[in-house]
Amino acid sequence: MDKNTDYDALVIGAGFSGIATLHYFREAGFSTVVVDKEAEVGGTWWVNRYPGVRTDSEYPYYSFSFSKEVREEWNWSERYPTGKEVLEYLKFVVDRLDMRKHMMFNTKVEKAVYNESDKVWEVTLSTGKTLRVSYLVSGMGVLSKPIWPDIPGRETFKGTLLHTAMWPSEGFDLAGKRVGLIGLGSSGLQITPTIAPVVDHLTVFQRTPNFVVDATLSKTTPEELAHVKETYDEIWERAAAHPFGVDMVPAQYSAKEVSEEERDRIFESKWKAGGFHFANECFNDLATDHESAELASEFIRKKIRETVTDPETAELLCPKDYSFNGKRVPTVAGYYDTYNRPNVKLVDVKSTPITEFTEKGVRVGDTEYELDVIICATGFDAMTGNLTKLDIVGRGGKVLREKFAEGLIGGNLGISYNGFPNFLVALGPQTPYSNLPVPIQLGAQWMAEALSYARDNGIDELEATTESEQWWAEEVDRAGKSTVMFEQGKKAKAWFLGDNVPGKPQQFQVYMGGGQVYQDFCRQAKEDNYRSFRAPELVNA
Ligand code: N01
Repeated sequence: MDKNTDYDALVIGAGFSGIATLHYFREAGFSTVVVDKEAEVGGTWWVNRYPGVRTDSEYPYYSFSFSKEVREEWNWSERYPTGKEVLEYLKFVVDRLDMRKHMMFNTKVEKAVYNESDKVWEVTLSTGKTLRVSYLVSGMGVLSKPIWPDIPGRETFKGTLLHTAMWPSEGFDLAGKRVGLIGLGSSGLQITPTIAPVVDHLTVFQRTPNFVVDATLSKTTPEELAHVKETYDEIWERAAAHPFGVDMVPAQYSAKEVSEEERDRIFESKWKAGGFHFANECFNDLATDHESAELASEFIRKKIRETVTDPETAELLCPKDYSFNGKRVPTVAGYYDTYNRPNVKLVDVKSTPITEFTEKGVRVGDTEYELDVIICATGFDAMTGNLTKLDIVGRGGKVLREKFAEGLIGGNLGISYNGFPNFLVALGPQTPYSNLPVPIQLGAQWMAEALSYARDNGIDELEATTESEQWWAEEVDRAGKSTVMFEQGKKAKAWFLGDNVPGKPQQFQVYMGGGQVYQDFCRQAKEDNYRSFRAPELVNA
């Protein structure tokens, strides 16, 4: 066996996951290089630069807790930071902690092959170089393979075609343009109120309406920032213990347990609190009971009808085919108000779909809409797309995408796959449905501890056992099916079931059992000396 490695670990991606992994690996004494195809750190926040992009979690738990220096010195300016500010934050973290020297930019990982005899990963880069490393980590993110709409003729359009997840780095001036928007998930919903006042005319092509919770945007104050800094450890602890990774106290009551009047009062107060407070703090069963989810749906439909002055538009905006939580909850400030503007038109493309792109715009039935710019906010091949687009070649020449085609997309705990030794995934398929910085940081810490254990105990290879993969697949399925997300998600064609990508097998792409339950499983694996990550012949060690 010829180890002869360039680094202990290579991490693909310099977003939240790559940065957290580098931090914990460096702390554990592993020489690590982070490789990113883009020109800067940021990952999702680097590529998703569309107007209006911002977090939908509040800043205290949309950040890392691991560095006291960063916590003390960085000051967020808004409750829900803009994408630009998140990017500045990540640059600050990297510079403050002197991480750039471990990073390579403008460099794509082309292929990674496991050399079984030497027990190393040989990673081919776009620079032509091949690096040999003991550990390969994917930090490629969960929503990083954008998809275009399944509509013919895209190349015939003579105007400007944009995708929210591939926004030009130099920006794009939409002032005075006739703009068409396709896609109303979180991306399309955020862009709508931001660009409407700027463009000449905005045509929104809606296939499935969404339940949009109002976000209450505000600036931070020095007093509030000081308080957050003082109490940061408690904030982080509460977020880590919350099923959705947010600093919120889980609600105690079912929506069906209280009187109609009381229910409305609670819905109203959490609607005013804004953002995920509505989804998480009203009642304890909006994600698990269909009737309760429908009560929340009806409250939001009432809000839509009260806000949107044109009754026909209001009815079109009300989701009627599925209930709240059937899609990932979007939180946006002033979305419904936008439809009261004279320069905004909603077009229903559910009853009459967009049939083609034309030279001048798009055709919907017999009508051609002439547009200068078309923005596609049509989402991602979520969770697995980033991993299947790359040749990750494990034992016996098996490629990871072949394994995914067999159905075991989550391996063990979404971290490791049988047949792919020493390949670990940060925020892999079937990890928690959550505010992401929390599982990202906890996951990076877990990986560093697991690899330290292997190093200290002479274990050459960490690799999910086949039994653990089967167990995890069953647990993911069980947990998902005990929520409303399964039935409602199917109706809504949610990405978390893979239903937004034609031909993708329907399967939970995320773990719906809650972040704290997931962390307990990870803790158990550690207490059990990572046995479920050690191939059978090594378990006796
Ligand atoms: O993508 P999506 P997204 N004709 O898949 C429509 C995260 N995120 O980028 O529902 C017409 O949700 C499709 O219609 P339908 C967050 O986790 C977070 O918006 O399939 N429409 C749908 O409306 C989020 O959940 C933030 O009928 C077509 C849209 O495209 C995830 O990313 C911000 C169509 C796709 O929505 C994905 O969000 C942004 C067609 N032919 C994103 N094809 C934060 O706030 C597709 N659509 C932090």
